Amino acid sequence: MNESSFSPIGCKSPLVSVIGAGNVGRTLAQRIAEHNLADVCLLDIVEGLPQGIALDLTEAGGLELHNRKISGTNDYADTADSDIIVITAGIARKPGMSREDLLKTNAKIVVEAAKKSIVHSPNAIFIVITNPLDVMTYLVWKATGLAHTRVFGMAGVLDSARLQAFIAMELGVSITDVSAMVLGGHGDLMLPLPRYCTVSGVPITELMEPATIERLTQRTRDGGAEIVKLLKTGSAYYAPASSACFMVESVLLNQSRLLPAAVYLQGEYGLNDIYLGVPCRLGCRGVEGILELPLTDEEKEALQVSATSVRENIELAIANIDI
Ligand code: TXD
Repeated sequence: MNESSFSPIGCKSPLVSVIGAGNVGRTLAQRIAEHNLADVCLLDIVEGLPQGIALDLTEAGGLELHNRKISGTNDYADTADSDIIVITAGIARKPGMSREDLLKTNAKIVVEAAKKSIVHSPNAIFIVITNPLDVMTYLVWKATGLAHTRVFGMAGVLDSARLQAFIAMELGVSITDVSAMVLGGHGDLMLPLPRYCTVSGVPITELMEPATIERLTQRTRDGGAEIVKLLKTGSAYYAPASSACFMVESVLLNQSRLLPAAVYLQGEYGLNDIYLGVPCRLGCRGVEGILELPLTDEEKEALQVSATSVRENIELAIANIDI
């Protein structure tokens, strides 16, 4: 057989570029390939790291039975024509570092990643993962100049998945029968909504005492910290990567799934010019619509408090970097 027998037939596989080949980035790359969703380009600032991870994942391909190409690079040119760019690059808080220091450092990293990515993939959809999530998503939107429907952040899917797991563990039911909904900013002020959590359609308010629900929602708010404490170094990455993959799938397969994501608000929930976690539909064009759930006065107030904290951090970040 000569070489021309293998000449390309001109089809382009979907491509997802993941910026940051750390724990979340590399696990997401693995999930995307193993779910057979797209080719993946992993990019990191550390030389050799994304190349090594990509090679290792490629070598597993024959065993995991997928044909996805996984590449690693330090050069944004290699991310060209991505359908989706996922930004996980950043640093975690180090001892002695304030949240504000982290905010400034990660703001610089994500703005640079967004600006360099958009040059090579002007039609991409951006999914942001780096913390503090809602603020970073706002900065990526500003830095890319894209329509806000094409930029959104992952947090609500993860927070809801955690609550889903806790409800299943408490009731001894299958996790796949549980559906949970958490709104608000990704942080201590997130807003779990027990009234909208169900087990096979039955609201959990019919299945548990209020004190039990309060315990589970508090555990959800502390979900990230609980894992950090156990791991001692680093933070959660399996469930975060699964959550991001879920969103990638909804976009690539145009599933229009209804899920909570950090999206740009223009009057919804009484909020303007801010990214915050609310339920939306995700399809091939990005955010297809936002669902405004009826909230109690108490829930509305909690969402406002969460938004105020996000807004303060957006202002702080914008004052400190050149977008
Ligand atoms: O729900 C959510 N949104 C989150 C967010 C859930 C889990 C993790 N969350 C945040 O994602 C976390 O607080 C971090 O801000 C990011 C990434 O978490 P991860 O656990 O993957 O962090 P790592 O393992 O430290 O990886 C970060 C990688 C690392 O390989 C760095 O070398 C790289 O980012 N990095 C960069 N890559 C490209 N360009 C630049 N400038 C850069 N700086 C660091």
